[in-house]
Amino acid sequence: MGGIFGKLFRKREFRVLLNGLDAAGKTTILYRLKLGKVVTTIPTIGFNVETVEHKNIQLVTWDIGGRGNIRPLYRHYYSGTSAFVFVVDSNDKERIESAREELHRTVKEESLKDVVLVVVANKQDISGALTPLEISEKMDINTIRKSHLCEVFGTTATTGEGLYEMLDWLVDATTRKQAGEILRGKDESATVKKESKSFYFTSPFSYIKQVFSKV
Ligand SMILES: Nc1nc2c(ncn2[C@@H]2O[C@H](COP(=O)(O)OP(=O)(O)OP(=O)(O)O)[C@@H](O)[C@H]2O)c(=O)[nH]1
Ligand SMILES: [Mg+2]
Repeated sequence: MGGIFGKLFRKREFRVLLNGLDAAGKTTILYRLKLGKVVTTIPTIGFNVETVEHKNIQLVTWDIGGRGNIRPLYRHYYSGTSAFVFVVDSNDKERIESAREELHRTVKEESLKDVVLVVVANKQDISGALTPLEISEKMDINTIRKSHLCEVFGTTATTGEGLYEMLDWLVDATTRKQAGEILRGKDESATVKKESKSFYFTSPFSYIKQVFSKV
């Protein structure tokens, strides 16, 4: 298939970036999704990259080590990123402010202005951890939503709990956003932002109908 339909129905590949402070659980999430099990991690120096398939989409997922000394290098990884997943250790209350600063600083990067954003409130299994709602408030997600399509998910990477709900949303939101851009031949981010965050499509046809209804 060529032209617009070829672009819409070709096998899709998204570049996904996992970011966040050190020890938040990024590598645990990556390998839980890739291998379906917990791996023993050591702090990531540099990055891990793996392809995770979900809903017939290839997610080329970059897990960037969260140690402060490599943060200045982060922007080298941003270009071409469709979805940005910011992982937070919900039990690390002392560093929640640093996590907020890091997230707000990062989303201001020009090369990330069109990404779909997911904030993962990880380590929900630990009693006393901040809830996803508390993380949302402390991270000031409402401000982020003025510029980005953004959703918060509670997860426990070690058991896998919440990870697939997160991926479902990420894939649907990113697919829809990109297809809107293809159909319009331009960036559709402004339209996406105005929509209800629960507006997801379930099939290519209902999806095309929805997109055309907005053209
Ligand atoms: N209890 C609990 N521990 C978790 C969870 N997710 C990750 N961990 C643990 O948190 C520690 C850090 O996890 P990593 O995945 O290495 O963290 P990271 O974000 O990749 O860290 P850096 O590579 O240093 O940036 C490990 O001991 C994990 O087993 C979770 O959901 N619950
Ligand atoms: Mg790591």
